[in-house]
Amino acid sequence: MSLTEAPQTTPERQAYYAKIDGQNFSALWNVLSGIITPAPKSACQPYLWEFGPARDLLMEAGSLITAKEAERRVLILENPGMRGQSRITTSLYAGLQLVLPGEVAPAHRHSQSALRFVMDGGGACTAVNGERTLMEVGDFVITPPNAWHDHGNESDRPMIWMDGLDIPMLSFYDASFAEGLGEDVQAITKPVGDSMARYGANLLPVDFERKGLASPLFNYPYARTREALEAMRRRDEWDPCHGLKMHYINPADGGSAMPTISPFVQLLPKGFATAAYRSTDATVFTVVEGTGRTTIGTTTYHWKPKDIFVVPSWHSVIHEASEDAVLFSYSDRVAQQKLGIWREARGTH
Ligand code: GTQ
Repeated sequence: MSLTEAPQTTPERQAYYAKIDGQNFSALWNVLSGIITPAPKSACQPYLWEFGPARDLLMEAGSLITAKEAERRVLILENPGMRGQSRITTSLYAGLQLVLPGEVAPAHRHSQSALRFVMDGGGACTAVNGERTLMEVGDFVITPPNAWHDHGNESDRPMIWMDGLDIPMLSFYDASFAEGLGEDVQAITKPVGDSMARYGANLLPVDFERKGLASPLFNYPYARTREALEAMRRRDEWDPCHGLKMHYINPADGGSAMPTISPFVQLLPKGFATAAYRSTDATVFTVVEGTGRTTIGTTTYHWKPKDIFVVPSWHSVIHEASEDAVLFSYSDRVAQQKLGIWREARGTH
């Protein structure tokens, strides 16, 4: 059996293929090398979106349609290798959402999980499961699957965040459910800060029972994350491939904060260059602080705060920081790990 090439064709074989085609069959030997490849072959391409032009386009959308009419006023980041498919990697979606002062994005829920990573503005709110949280730049916020959520902006500045969802994954499994609440905002039943107090202080209520697989914490404020990174850097122990890289966890089980998406944050000190690394989880990065460049395969992308770039599966990646830099990223690593298919390789191969 050869995994690299299809057998020669003959007139008899051609006639046979036409015959089986009419009965909804096809011959594996003609497609085998294309469907079981020796290494990942992805339509996903590396790409970098600069924040400045993206912000201008979003503000233009702001004068064309309200958040309410749009339901969600979002520009989808379309991977150039998979245009029209509303995806940034094969399994993940990314968008940039704008909520202007005084606007609401009405309450709805869906089986897709969402993360928000706050890019610009400050003081807008999202409500999840009866609790509101204020969002500031760098905060990482979760909307668990099937949780009612609505967004509002009572600040005096436009608010822009990045949405990361598992939309392509749910469509792959044909498992999408969604409904609107029929109200702009959901009933608020909990005080601001409730979930942080209960689950974000290395404490859990004594009879805590998990509901679903997502973290019961839904805002991971950047101020805390940054402080943790700063304290850890004093040990001066840098991972050659990642600098100092942490993942956001669910305090109830120590696993990923989200069941289908792995969110990460990493610090790269000024002058640090990572060793080549690749993994099967295509990854979306955004720059929180600093400038630098990332080489994906043979192409180098220069970045600055708020830019977004994507590294496809099994592409070699090298980061170089010109200043102290903080990168937020997310991938489907946790999903692949649960299925036993995740793989990584360190160094050049
Ligand atoms: O904020 O609920 O970018 O439902 C795509 C789908 C955002 C949201 C998106 C959504 C949302």
